[in-house]
Amino acid sequence: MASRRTTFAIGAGLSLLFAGFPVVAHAHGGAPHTVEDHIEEDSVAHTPALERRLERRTVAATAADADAVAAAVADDPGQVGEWGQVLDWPVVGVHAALLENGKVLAYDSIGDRATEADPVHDRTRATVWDPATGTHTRVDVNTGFNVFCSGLAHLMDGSLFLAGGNKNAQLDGIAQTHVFNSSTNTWSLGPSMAFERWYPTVTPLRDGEMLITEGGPDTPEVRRTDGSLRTLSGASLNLPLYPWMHVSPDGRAFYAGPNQTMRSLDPAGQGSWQSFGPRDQLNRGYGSHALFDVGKMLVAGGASPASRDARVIDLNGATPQVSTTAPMESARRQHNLTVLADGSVLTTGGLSSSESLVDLNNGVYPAELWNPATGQWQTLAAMQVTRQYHSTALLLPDGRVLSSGGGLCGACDSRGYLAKNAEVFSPPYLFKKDGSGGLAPRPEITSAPSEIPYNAPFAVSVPNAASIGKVALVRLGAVTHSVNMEQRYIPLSFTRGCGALRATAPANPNIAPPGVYMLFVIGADGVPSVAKMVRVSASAAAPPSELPPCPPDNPPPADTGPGAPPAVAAPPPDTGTSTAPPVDRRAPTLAVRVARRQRVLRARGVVVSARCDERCTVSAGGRLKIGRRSYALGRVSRTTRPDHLTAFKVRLTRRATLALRRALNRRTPATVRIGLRGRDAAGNGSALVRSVVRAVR
Ligand SMILES: [Cu+2]
Repeated sequence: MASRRTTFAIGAGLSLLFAGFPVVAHAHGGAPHTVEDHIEEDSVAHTPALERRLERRTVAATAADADAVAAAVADDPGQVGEWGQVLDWPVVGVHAALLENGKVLAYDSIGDRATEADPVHDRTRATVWDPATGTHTRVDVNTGFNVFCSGLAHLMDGSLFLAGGNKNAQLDGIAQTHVFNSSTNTWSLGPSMAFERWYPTVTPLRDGEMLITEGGPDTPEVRRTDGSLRTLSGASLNLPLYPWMHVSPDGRAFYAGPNQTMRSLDPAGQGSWQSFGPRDQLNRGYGSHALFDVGKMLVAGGASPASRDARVIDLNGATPQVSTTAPMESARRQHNLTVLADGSVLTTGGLSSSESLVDLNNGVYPAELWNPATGQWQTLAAMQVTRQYHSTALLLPDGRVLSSGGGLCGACDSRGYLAKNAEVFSPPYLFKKDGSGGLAPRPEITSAPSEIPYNAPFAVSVPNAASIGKVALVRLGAVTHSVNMEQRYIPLSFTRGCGALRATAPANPNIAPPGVYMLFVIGADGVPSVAKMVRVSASAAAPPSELPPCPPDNPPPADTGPGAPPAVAAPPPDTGTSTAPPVDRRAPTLAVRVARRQRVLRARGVVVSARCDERCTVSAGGRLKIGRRSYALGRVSRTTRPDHLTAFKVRLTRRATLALRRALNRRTPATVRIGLRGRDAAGNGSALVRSVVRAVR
């Protein structure tokens, strides 16, 4: 660490500050077991100026790695997906939850003042981010409490329930519970728990009650549906912080990790545990897990040193059965597993060394995708900002994945790590498979019931119903510390009609605890729809399930079996009698002209002209490379007329300008790599056109 500090030349203020806050190295390998273990990990000491320096330091220290990895991965989004640009956020995405309205609630802590220096923890920074518009609405917690390091999960009505938080500079827990109402963007206090908790897990149960485990004394508590709390005095058991708990097909709450022994908790009465054998030999502290099918969980990574190992736990029998599956390409801890709209599982971020929380030299940038049918991982496109301790990932209703946060801890500060920003990943399933990079046409749900009871059929209006290969529910996610407390994927059996499907709701609340789910239909080609929100409730009225009659010349397609995977492509929908306009599937052609040597500093950017053979939105971006260092340039995008040469300027940022001036003064070679892509109105993308420009005086 000493040698790292000497290279840490961002500013004298920073080193002075670190000198004032001794940093304790954390040697514990697995999951932190006690609050004491964790105090150092979450101490925060930032001024706004320091925060900006930290963020710049994070980007500077990792840009070369991120670039190299990006260059090594193929760039066809149809194969590897595509990351969006880095978005500055008003909070660090330490905790993130998808709301019923499709927006995301994220919250971190008290703000930029030092936690250990501030005796008052009477608020929490929080924001609601709208993926559709990119806008933020501040929704800071104003109940008088800091909910940093709380547990979080959705109640049956779609509001978000929080247990615990951060009380003081000593990082004690709080007994308070909170509810966030997403229709009014308001917080309210619920009844207090019997115990103060910090790092508890909240688990929605089969009857709408909420189980609260760990983060304080070992006695679990349950929030009843009326908001009051009961204590499971018969079920006191020491577990790691943020235990991995989910309702399994037998109705009990299954404990999957992070340590080795698998268990089940029956929350009835005073509560009781049953222990099973070990899941595997790893203590997977800061590993991650995801329920990707009914009673089936993927567990991957974690442990120290970070592991590549992955396992599947099957909970559909009398005792849990564990099987091996392919290991991840990269060892990871502090990563996040996210189940996607098609039931595959994405892993993002993390670090690959034996460091506990943050290691800027060993960030893992490429995403990887696990295919449940083959048990294999595929390496995907690389993120730009390393996402380690206190980072989160969340499936969005449009099938993309939000990846946010990282930072806000003692070790983060000492290594110069802060990621107060987010990136959104578009998985390969959203793109055409023809190499064009264009967006694939998506199936569409034009209507679905807002509420469904268990085990009942319901109709879903889907034009081109014949092309649908899969129908599924995905529970709204709620994630912090690599633990998504709710995500679960539930394939539904269905039959195809004309312009509609008849799906069958989950059989019982063990399979789908009551609450709000995203309903996706997935084409036989693997492309998911945008989700419709559906509430699953034992008391819901039976929804319409009759399908509209088929036209006489268009008989209904053959039914699929229950939850049949889209292994075989369905015949293309018959559009012969359709009056719909023809779909534009042609990729535009983009031609680029650029001078290979340019006075980049004088022009404050690289000038390039592009011509698209149809009306296109052309986006351009670039990176300035000086030796091993690399600086992002501003992105620019413009709509061009067909066959019309349009000039763009990819601008230097202030930081890149300073670096380039120094390089030119020292006669150090500096190049700018630029990339342009055009997209037509139908979403078809041109090939990516890349050029290298030498910066000259
Ligand atoms: Cu933490």
